[in-house]
Amino acid sequence: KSTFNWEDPFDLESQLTKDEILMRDQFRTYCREKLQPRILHANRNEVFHREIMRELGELGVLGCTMKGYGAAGVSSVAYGLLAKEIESVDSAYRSALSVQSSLAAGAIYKHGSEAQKQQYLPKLISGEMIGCFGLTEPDHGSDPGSMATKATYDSKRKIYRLNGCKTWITNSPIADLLIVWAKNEEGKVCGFIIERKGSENRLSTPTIEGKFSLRASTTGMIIMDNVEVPAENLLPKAQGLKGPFACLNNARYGIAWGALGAAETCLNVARSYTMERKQFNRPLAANQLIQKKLTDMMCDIAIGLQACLRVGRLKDENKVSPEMISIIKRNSTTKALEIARTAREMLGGNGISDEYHIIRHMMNLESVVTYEGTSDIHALILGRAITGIQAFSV
Ligand code: TGC
Ligand code: FAD
Repeated sequence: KSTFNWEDPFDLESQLTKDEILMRDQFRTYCREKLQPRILHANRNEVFHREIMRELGELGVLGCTMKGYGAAGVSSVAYGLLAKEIESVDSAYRSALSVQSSLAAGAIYKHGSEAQKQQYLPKLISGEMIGCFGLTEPDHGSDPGSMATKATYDSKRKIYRLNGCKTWITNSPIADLLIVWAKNEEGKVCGFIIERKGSENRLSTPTIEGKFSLRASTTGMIIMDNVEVPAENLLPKAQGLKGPFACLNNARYGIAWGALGAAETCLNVARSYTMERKQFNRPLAANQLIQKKLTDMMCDIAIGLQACLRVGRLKDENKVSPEMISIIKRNSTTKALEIARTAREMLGGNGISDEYHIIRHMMNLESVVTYEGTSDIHALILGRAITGIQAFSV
């Protein structure tokens, strides 16, 4: 008879390669020994420790699925496992990993010229440079196709002038390199690499203060007033809205794994707490209501992880569709948020203290269900696939 392990109900471990397990285990040690001790202070004080990017670079975690340019060249499943480890500490750290890897370096890797790749990828992959990805605008979030940021070409000087405003941009206040999406004179969405150095007097990136979610992540705006970008900084292979979306596919995939890491932490804390805490002369975990909650959490995490693993394997075989990624991004983030809310409740008053970590995960996950396409937007993407009718607009 096979044994049952509640911590790995479907024996995910046996479906991983030795290299995937090795990389995950090494990274787990870093997350637990180096990130976990920093997070309470970082979250309370809204601090992102910049040196974390260097540390991630040294560990070979940034842009880890890329081939060449100093990248580790690992499988998509390995990337997912790393996202899960880091988000089991805090979603803010996974955000840093996602944006740097899938969105900033990812845009150059996917849409850049060879010269752009040689120039920027090694620096992004090592963490020497910090990148960000500006798609969302104050008036255009779920509908980036209506963006108002404009790029005007000056053929004499061979430069583009960028005008407009991006908001809610992870790491924009500290980024050295900004990927910005803008419409050209024909109304086509194009991608640009802006280097902060040299653009300072026409570019500002104010921090958004007072977030009650992802407090250990720096979030800001990108305000462009005739920012001059050399023509060679246009991403030549990005044509239209599918340019940014191609990058988002990878980031959404990583989030799907990551959110379940946060959920797993909440389950573990709730289990330990209810096993130890006694009310009415017996452990809370001896009550049917508590056991059902733990069961729901375990099942949702286990089923969610199997779906992530399946999509990861298909991704490496080039057989993945954006809709598959919408399924797992939506499923993992909504289930993780529900798990965090339930776990919070199971700790009673202690549940609202950050010493127990759950409230921090719960607040973070409010952002995670929202960014990279809200859960309802992913529902509409899937609804369109089921019916053939788009329901975003009239
Ligand atoms: P639609 O007509 O559906 O598509 C326009 C063109 O894009 C193509 N496309 C995709 N290509 C690759 N992958 C995908 N996932 C794609 N989705 C669409 C599509 O084939 C079409 O190509 P073509 O050749 O026909 O022109 O576009 P729409 O304007 O109707 O948009 C629909 C909708 C709602 C699905 C889309 O706009 C959407 O996904 N909205 C959500 C916005 C979003 O996800 N924003 C993310 C901002 S970045 C961020 O949040 C980072 S947080 C990072 C962190 O801290 O971790
Ligand atoms: P809206 O689009 O205004 O949506 C508001 C509500 O209306 C949502 O519930 C939505 O589901 C719903 N809604 C919208 N349209 C429809 C419809 N047609 N039918 C039914 N319901 C609808 N963006 C970047 O470009 N880069 C980043 O690095 C980045 N980082 C972020 C970090 C954080 C912490 C946060 C919170 C956001 C970040 N974002 C980033 C922005 C994020 O992608 C957007 O917040 C998200 O896409 C939603 O857009 P919005 O906030 O404008 O909401």
